[in-house]
Amino acid sequence: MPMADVIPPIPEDALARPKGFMRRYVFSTDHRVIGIQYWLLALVSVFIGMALSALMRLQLGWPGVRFSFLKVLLPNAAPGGNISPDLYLSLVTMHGTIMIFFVLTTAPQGGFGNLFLPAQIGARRMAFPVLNMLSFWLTLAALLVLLSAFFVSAPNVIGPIAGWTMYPPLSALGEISGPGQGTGVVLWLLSILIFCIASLLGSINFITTVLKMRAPGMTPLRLPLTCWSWFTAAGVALLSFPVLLAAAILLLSDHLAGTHIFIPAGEYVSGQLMTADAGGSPILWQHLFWFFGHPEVYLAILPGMGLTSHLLATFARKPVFGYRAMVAATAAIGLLGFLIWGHHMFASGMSPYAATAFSLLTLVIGVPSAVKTFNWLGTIWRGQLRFTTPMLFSLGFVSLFVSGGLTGLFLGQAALDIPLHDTYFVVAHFHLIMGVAAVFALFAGTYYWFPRMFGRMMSERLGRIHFVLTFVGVYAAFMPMYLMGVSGAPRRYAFHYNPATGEGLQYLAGMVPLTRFVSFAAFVTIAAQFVFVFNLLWSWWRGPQAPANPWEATTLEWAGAATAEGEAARSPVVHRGPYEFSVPGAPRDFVMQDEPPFSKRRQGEQ
Ligand code: HEM
Ligand SMILES: [Cu+2]
Repeated sequence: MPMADVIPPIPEDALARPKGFMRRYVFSTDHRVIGIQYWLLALVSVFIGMALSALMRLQLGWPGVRFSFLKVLLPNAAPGGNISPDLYLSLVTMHGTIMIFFVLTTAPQGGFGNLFLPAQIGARRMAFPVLNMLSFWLTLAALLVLLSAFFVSAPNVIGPIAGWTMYPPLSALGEISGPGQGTGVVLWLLSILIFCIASLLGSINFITTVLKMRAPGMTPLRLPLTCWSWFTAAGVALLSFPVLLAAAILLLSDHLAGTHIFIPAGEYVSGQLMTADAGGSPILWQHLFWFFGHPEVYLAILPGMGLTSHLLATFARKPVFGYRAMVAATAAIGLLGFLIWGHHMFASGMSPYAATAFSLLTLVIGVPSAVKTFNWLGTIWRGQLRFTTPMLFSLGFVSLFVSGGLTGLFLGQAALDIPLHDTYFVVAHFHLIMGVAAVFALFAGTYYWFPRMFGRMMSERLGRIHFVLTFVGVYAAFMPMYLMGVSGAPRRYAFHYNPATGEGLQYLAGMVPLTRFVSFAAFVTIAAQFVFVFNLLWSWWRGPQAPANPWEATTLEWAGAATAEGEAARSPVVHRGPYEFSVPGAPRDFVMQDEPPFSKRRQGEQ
């Protein structure tokens, strides 16, 4: 069936850009504007998240030290200029929540997906433009509700202290279980609730767009791997966010409606026996949360995986090695991601039989991940590598994916996870594989697509400096945490050992120099991000004009003019797969997807 039949005809005036500033740039239904809005939201969020992590690293490296700038910065939460254990926990919670939801769930999918999915499949717009606008504004509302917790939580904290996993019973009991656990938790839950709705609307839009809006000739196996991964990630979101949404409503009801869904009987909290609270199950929250939470980590990383395949092929001037295997691995990761949530709960006292099943299934998901890694290496093997900044960040992604991913095999085994659980081993693992690797993909995407987003090139020289500092910085910051973890350093502790007072865990006294080294490395990494921001702003304002297809890429977002009018004027017909590089007999070393077959073209030229 020719795809043209299923594309609803678009009235001409619907494609014309609205005139007013508000309709054009603020409440816009144009997927490119919405994509940039998402991207900016994530950019602001990542800096907030990073600032919080700088405060945590300051405290971990120099526990209890008083800093006068903190008195100014956080007059209510840090009146003495030092970071109290409660404040530390609220920093951890806000950092984790902002990074996971508002950076890694938002930028790769809502940002780049909106910007380039329609263009890559040859569509002129997303399937539901108004819904798209609504998704963005709900996401922004969710962020604002979360950030309001900075200001209205109890004194001495800047938000809830229950961690991004919001485990009950402590998160369900209100202020009695700690500062920030009342209003702070309620705001957190409201924010997540709104975020879930926004993500659901977004995923419906993505799925429909891929299914219904592809240009003629854009068969499933001609889709760029980026599109496969946006599509799969949207499917994962559609099936996982409703579970978190339901769980958040139930926990909210424990707070506001007096239910005890997650509150068990006979709890003794802050010197008080909570006899009235009976019958609930905190483990139920863990199941619901991780049924969402594990797929969520794939949601964050899948677009990065797709982009990595895409960029490695583009900058190695070779087709993706094993395209079909990559599609199958993407789908397998999406599906298997729903079967392994229990590996986050080995320490909850689950049946050893269940633990064995979850361990085995976790090993199984290692297979498609290994297929991907193998195929990335196959793609660059003997390629004519062009070490541009986006390529460097893609290579960095592969490296981080391996350094972080291999230890997933350890953590997936109950026997090893039980001692390693809640140590810095886990912090190292998830920062490398999902935190930093996914952020590397965001950098790669920004450097790569910037010319299409703003019509200008970013500075390659600054890009390389940014890459080297960040790459060295993150390895120096996160690799030592594996060592700390096996030495028994627990996570979510405001400090491990205080050399000034001799307080804390004596067995970690020897780790003090390494802890400070990690903090230094984190500061270098954070400082390096200002090189990126400078490059971004400078290039936006003064960068050299971008040629139409600066990277000599093959996919449709590089065909034609980058403007709304340019896109509206196009109706591409797709003739070939997405990665036709170095095709024997072709006039150039790349063939764009809408170039007609050579034989026909030659006839046409005659
Ligand atoms: C400059 C880079 C970063 C630094 C220095 C950093 C540092 C930290 C620190 C010190 C903790 C607290 C560890 C603990 O006490 O348990 C933490 C927790 C966390 N970080 Fe990061 N982080 C960075 C980037 C990221 C990114 C990009 C993500 C995105 C996934 C992320 C996600 C998290 C999560 C989910 C937690 C756990 C929060 C919790 O335990 O509830 N971080 N980070
Ligand atoms: Cu998991």
